Amino acid sequence: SHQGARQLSLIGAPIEEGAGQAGAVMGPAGLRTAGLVGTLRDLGHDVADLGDLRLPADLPELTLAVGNAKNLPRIAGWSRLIARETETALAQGRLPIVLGGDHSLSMGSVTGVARHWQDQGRPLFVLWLDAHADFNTPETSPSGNMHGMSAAFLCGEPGLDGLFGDERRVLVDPKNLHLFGIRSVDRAERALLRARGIDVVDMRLLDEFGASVLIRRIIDRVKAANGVLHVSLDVDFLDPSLAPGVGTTVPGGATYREAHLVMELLHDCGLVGSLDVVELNPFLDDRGKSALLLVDLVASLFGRHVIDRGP
Ligand code: HAR
Ligand code: MN
Ligand code: MN
Ligand code: MN
Repeated sequence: SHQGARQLSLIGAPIEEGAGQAGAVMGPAGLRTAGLVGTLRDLGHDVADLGDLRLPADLPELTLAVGNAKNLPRIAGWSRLIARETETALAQGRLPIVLGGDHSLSMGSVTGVARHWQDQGRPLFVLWLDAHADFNTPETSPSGNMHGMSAAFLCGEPGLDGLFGDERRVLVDPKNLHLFGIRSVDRAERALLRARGIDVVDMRLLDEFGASVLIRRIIDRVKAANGVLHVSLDVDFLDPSLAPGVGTTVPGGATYREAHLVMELLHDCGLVGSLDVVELNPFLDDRGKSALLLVDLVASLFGRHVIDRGP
């Protein structure tokens, strides 16, 4: 099946303050160097590259009651900025693609997307393609790195409540969050996932049942609810042999074909309304290999296919 040409907005979010090591700041540049814009245009889409966002000089002053969240004021500044951008793109009828930058950017991108769909009266679902659950809070996090907290924050877990200040915050229903490709979860994080009943498709399930069945199950839920799907693609979803350009590699990730099949099925369902591409660290990459693979995966998500099978 075919979705037509889309109006896409590329939003560069060169943020690395949420990660434990430097280099993700170069992610948006790496994706552009790998040909993202031209690839999407060749597929027939109208692509507006909005360039990279810049963090304003005066940041919100925030401190935490309990736990650790490194670089909190900067992440709060980024989150507010990014949320405005994704909400604005959707209001203009454009599909936002946020180029990271570390995964803390999703606190902003998904919040903006959630505002928009709440106003439209459509339920939002989130597909989190990742080695990690990113379901820590400042209290449970072993590292204090905020890229490991974004999914929990979006579901309303406590600890980062002041992140948006007076700005509108719309939560993701924990029932509508689907973690996929997971193989690294911290002890307290695991307990929290279980307590909240989060759907976790870990690598063991993927091995046993295959990507097709497990992705269709999620798509069917979105379709049945007349919902819309946000896809958050963390580079470490992929096996590190394919995508070494990330600070937190975990062995045993998605294969080349599994990852493409996920993207192809998501394209065909026509329900994807926004995308994050996060955690690319070009400083750690091997001759652009990870960036080039990400561009190919985004191409599959936006309609590249081998054979034209008709409408
Ligand atoms: N769970 C670990 C932590 O909280 C590692 C999280 C790493 N997260 C990412 N994004 N790289 O998925 O510190
Ligand atoms: Mn992540
Ligand atoms: Mn709105
Ligand atoms: Mn990860």
